[in-house]
Amino acid sequence: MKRKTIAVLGGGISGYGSAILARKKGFEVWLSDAGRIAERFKERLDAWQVPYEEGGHTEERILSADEVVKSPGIPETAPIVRKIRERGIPVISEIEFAGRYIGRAKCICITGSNGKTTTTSLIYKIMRDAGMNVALGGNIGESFAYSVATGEYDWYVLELSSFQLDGMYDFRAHIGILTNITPDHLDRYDHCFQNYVDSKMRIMQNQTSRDWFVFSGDDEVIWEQLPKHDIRARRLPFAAKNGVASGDGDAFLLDGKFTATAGKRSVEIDTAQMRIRGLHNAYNAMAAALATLAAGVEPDSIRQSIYDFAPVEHRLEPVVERGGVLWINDSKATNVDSVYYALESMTRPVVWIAGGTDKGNDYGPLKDFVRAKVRTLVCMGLDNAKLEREFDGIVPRIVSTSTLDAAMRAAREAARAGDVVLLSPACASFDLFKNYENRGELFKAWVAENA
Ligand code: UMA
Ligand code: ADP
Repeated sequence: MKRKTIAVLGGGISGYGSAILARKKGFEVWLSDAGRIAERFKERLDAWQVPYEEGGHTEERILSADEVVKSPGIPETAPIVRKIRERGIPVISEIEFAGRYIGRAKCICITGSNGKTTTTSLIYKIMRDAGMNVALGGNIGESFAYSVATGEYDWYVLELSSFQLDGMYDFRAHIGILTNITPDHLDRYDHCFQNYVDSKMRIMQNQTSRDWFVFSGDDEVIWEQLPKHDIRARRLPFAAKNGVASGDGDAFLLDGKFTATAGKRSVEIDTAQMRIRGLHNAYNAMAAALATLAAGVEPDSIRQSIYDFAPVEHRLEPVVERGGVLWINDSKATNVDSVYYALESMTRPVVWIAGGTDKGNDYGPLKDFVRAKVRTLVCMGLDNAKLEREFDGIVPRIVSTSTLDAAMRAAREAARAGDVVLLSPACASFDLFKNYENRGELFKAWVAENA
């Protein structure tokens, strides 16, 4: 019998992991990348004897595959994807593919517009600290497929982007978490918010009554969606504003404390004892506590791990306090909602560095916080006109800059003892930087030398 053939599109982190897993599972596999494949990925493909091409997609070969595993960064509008669809060849995501080979292991899957990496990392830490045999993957670190190909785990903690969810059909999240839904990535969704929302809601498709669905009870968009879906999983809402109660368990934040309950087990957390700050991190901690209770971790162990957990790099990361000025790197704040929570959590006057590549931002939700807390706005980007216009008359002083160095000098000059200098851009970084990590690293390097 002819072996099933799999074509893998894209030779990045997702693609080489999928190809290696396909090889291990005995498929006829071939990987195709329109651009260049990194040397370190080629070495791994060679080691596993996976054939590949780079610098273009050979159509006939891809169109003769039985199934295509598409990397998440490749849009539906790519010509090769359109042709695959026209032929009716199934296109799946790496997560769908890898999920077929996990045996009896279970998956905790985290999605949402913001808070995915923080919540995923926190859950992973709680489970590791508790001695569980757990892998971390998805939209963070190593790919899920590579972990499945190279290790044996009882649990997978997976951060899932909407791009990964789009190619998921039969995959089942034993514990699914939806942190929130606010506009992002609309360029990939025909500029239609509902399309993006539908993608996020796929997190709980295929869940059964033995599974758990953890979600924000304060998120209006999620509330509106719930009645439209047949949710079979046990519900675990968390909230700080709306009254939520579920017979299966829940968490509610009151006066800085919450009790998370899943089934018969509970854990109490005092957010003042956490190293991650702000309302958004209280939400993330509630989600993580609910999910790990559901996974069977002991409450005392959950509490200790939550208290120990430090901010992930580039997410409201305190860099240094010098001359009474605290410098905070929140370079990962690439949309308005993440900046909303950054400003919400500020307790000192703020010199705010923002700007970059605008993604069609609506700055309206930020204005009250900016009026109340921001002393100076330093715009850092190639085109600052929109930011200047939006915050004119709202913040006492606006400085326009087009390099990191100029922005940092302006911030240093504006800050007085007792202030915070907050890099929380609300924009993508591609006008001046390689990516958000590069922006955050340069920020920290400047602070170390010059602050
Ligand atoms: N490519 C083609 N054909 C095309 C277009 C691109 O072959 O038509 C090739 C490129 O030349 C490149 C490869 O595809 O070599 C890149 O694929 P990719 O963009 O999917 O990137 P990967 O390295 O495989 O990483 C992806 C995720 N990236 C994106 O979704 C953009 C990683 O998330 C994820 O960790 C990884 O798979 C493993 O699952 C990163 C990300 O930026 C962290 N995610 C976005 C975000 O968080 O906002 C969604
Ligand atoms: P993601 O992986 O979804 O991008 P991160 O944990 O990396 O989420 O955080 C991205 C940005 O959003 C950071 O600026 C962070 O401070 C902020 N953030 C983290 N959690 C939340 C949340 N629950 N709601 C809103 N913003 C958040």
